[in-house]
Amino acid sequence: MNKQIAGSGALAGALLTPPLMALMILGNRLAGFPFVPFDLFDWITRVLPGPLITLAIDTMIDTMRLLGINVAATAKTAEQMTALLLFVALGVAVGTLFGLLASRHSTALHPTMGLWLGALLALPLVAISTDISQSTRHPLINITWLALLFLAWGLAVNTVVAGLPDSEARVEPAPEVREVERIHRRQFLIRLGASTATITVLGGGVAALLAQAPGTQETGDSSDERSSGRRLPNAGDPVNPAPGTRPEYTPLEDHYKVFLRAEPTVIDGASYLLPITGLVDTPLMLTLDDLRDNYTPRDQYVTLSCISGRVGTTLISTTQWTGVSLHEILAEAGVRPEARYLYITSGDGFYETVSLSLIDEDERIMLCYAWDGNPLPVDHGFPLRIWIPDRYGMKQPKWITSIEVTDAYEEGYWVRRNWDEVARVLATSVIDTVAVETIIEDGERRLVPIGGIAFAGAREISKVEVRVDGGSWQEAQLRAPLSETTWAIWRYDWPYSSGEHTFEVRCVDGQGTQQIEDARPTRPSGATGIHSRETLL
Ligand SMILES: Nc1nc2c(c(=O)[nH]1)N[C@H]1C(S)=C(S)[C@@H](COP(=O)(O)O)O[C@H]1N2
Ligand SMILES: [Mo]
Repeated sequence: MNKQIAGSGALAGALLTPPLMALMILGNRLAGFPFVPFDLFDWITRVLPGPLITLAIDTMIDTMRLLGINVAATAKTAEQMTALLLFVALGVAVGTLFGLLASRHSTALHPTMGLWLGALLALPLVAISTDISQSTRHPLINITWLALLFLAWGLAVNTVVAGLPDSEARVEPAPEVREVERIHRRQFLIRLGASTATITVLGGGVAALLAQAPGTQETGDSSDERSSGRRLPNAGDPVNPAPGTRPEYTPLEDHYKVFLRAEPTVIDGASYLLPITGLVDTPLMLTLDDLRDNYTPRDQYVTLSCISGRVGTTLISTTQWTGVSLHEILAEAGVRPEARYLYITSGDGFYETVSLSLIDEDERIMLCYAWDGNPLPVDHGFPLRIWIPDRYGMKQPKWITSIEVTDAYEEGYWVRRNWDEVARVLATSVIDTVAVETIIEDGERRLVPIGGIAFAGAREISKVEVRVDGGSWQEAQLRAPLSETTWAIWRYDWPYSSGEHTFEVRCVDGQGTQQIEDARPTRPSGATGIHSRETLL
C-alpha cells in the first residue's frame, strides 16, 4: 500500500538519522568538523525573536524545577538533548515527505532520488553550519565532509524506502509468497536496525571517549591542578556557617555556567590576540602573555549571578578572579575625549557595550584571565572575560575577541532581547539549610542552626533577618564576606519547636536599602521576593 511506503520513509528517517549524527560527532571530535545538530540549534536560537527564546528557556527551567532537577548542572545538557531530538525529528520529517513522494510515483526508486534527497537536506543545513560553526577547518573541507554524509544518508533512506517491499503494484501473490515477503521484510528491518544501532553506538561511544581524553592545546582546562586547600581571607571569622550551607567559595567545577550556544567556545590561547581599537591614540594588539606580564595583576573574590535566576537560584557562584584593570590598559591606549563606550565582541557572537564613565568610576573593572589562580576554564570564557562589579552576568562578555572604543551606543546581546539595559544586581537572600539534624543543646533551650547567603552585588550586606511562621523578624549573625563583592554567609540559631514551620529571610544592603520583598519575575531586571522554606520538624 501507499501508506506503507510513506511510513517506511518515516522509519528510514528515524533509523538513519541517529547514525548520521553519530558520524558527525565522531568527525567533530576526531577532526574538528562541524556538528550540525548543535549548529542548527544555535542558529534557531539566534534568529528566533528574543521573547520567544526567553519563553522557551523559562518553560525549560520551570519544567526542570518541577521535576526537581538541578538547573545549574543540567540546563546545558537539556539544551543539547533538545538539539539532538530536533535533528532526529527533522530527519523523520524529511524521510516521511520522501516516502510520501515515493508512494505517489510507485515506480522503483532510482538511487539518484536518494542523492537528490541528501543534497536537498544538505543545502540549508550546510549553509547554516558554515555560517555559525566554530570549526577552525577550511570551509571547503567541512562542506565536503558534510556533503558526503548527507548524500550517504539520502542514498540509505532511498534504499530503505525502495527495499521495503510494497504489494500495491503487483498481482495478488500466493499466500506462501506473501509469507516469504514478510520474512524478508522482517529480516531486512532487523539487519538495518542492527547496523544503524552499531554505527550510532560505535560513533557516539568513540566520540564520548575522545571528549574525556585530556586535550593538548593550551585551553585553560586543568581542573585537577586547581587549588583546593586555599586559605580564605575570612578564615578566622567566629560566625561558622550552619551545617548544610553551600560552600562559601564555590568549587570551580560547580560554578554555574551560562552560554548562548550548545557548546562552549574554544579559543586557542597561544595565537590569541586582543585588538583594542577605535577612538584611541595607540591601538593595541595584546597577547595573553602581554596581559599577564605587562600589567599589574589584580585579585578579587567575586560572586557572579545570572539575571535569569529565580529567588533562591543556583545560578550564582563565588570564586577568585584575576586580571588587569581597564584603567591601566585604556591609559596605555590613550582614549580620545569624544569616546563614550567600549564595544566588546565575543567568539560566540555575543556582544555588549560598557560605558566609559562607569569604567572611570570603578578601577576594579577588569579584563580577567584567571579564575581560582588558573587560566580561565573554557566554559567560563578562556582566554579573557570582563568583570564589572554590581552587574548581572549578562552584561559581562566571556571569550572576548575585540574591544572597540567608540562614541556610538549599541545595545548588548540580551539588552536587544528585552532584558534590562543596566542589569544592576538586586539584593537577595536565600535559606540554604534548616539543620535539624544538628540541634545545639544550650542549657534548657535546643537551637536549630538555619543559614544561607545574602548578596547585593558590590553593595555588601549590612543585615539579614529571619522570620518563623510569620512572627517578628529576628536578626541573623553575619559572617565577614570574602570581599566586598561576594555574598555573605548568615546564620540564625532558632529555638526549636516541633511541628510544621515556615522560615523566611530578607536582607539590607550596605547602603541601608532593604531587599525588595515584592515577588517579581526575572524579566526584565532580575527576580525579587522573599525566599522561604517549609520544614516539618
Ligand atoms: N560571550 C559570552 N559571554 C557571556 C555569555 C555568553 O553566552 N557568551 N553569557 C553571559 C551570562 S548571561 C552570564 S550569567 C555569564 C555566566 O558566566 P559563567 O558561565 O562563567 O558563570 O556569562 C555572561 N557572558
Ligand atoms: Mo545570565
